Amino acid sequence: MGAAQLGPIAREENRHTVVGRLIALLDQAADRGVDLLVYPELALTTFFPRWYTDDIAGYDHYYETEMPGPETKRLFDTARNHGIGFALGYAELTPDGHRYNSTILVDGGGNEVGRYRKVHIPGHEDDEPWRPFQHLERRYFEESNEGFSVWRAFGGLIGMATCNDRRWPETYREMGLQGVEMILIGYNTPIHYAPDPVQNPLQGFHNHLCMQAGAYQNGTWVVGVAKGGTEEGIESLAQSAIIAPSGQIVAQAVTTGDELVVADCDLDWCRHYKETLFDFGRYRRPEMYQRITSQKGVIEPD
Ligand code: CDT
Repeated sequence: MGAAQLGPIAREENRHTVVGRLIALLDQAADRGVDLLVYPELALTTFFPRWYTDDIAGYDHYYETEMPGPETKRLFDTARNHGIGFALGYAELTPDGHRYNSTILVDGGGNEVGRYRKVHIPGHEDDEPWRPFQHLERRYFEESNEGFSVWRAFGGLIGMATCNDRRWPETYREMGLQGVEMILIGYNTPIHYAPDPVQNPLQGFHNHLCMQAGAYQNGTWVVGVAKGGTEEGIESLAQSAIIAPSGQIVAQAVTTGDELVVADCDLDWCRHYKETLFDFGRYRRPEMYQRITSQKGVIEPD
């Protein structure tokens, strides 16, 4: 299993150059015997939600209208030649005009296994000039209503989530209840969190905290893959990690740039947790958790 961390992608960097970087990591992965390689969220472009525009259509060049498309076909072909599957995050513009923050999962034969469209869309819809930079994901992407699926692939049960999704325990549990054995998560996380900068020094801690908890509490591998480093003047968290069902980090990136992180991931190891402490069928009490799906915000007692 490989995590293909990316460093920054400049605003003017074209798809051809970016796909070349993705292929360089794929070639390294082939040398290391990787069978599944995970790229970050929005792995083909700069993180464009940091800029406001009145005219979203003027940003259409950041979105993919087909997958594979003319530029990404090269990646699909190289992966198939290596017999490596991959997960790739990208901005999706559908034929009927919907915009999603999506990830495609492709098997080692070049066949699409599934697509995931981000459920939890963070940030804001309108320009907020008080911020040093914007986080306009809610302007550029719709919330998907498709939920969290799990697919039979790569000899196990594979799920996907994207960046902010990893902070929500419901994300992991939705997939845990489908028996997930490995969750693939790409992220772009600016170190500076404008609404509450006291969280800035804790970004690395929170990143691992939520993914390690999600792994352990659901007895699943979690692979978290960053686009890190300083992109267009904004520093983003790296620290990509492969996390075991025990919650332990078994491999972690040491740079903030393009870097391949590899680990042997035995999916059977999930059983240690799924069949003991977290034997859901035996111990869960869903009738005690009614608020989780019936209520959105907090209702305090009188
Ligand atoms: N891409 C993404 O979801 N990033 C968010 C940033 C914090 S919300 C402004 C994250 O949860 O990492």
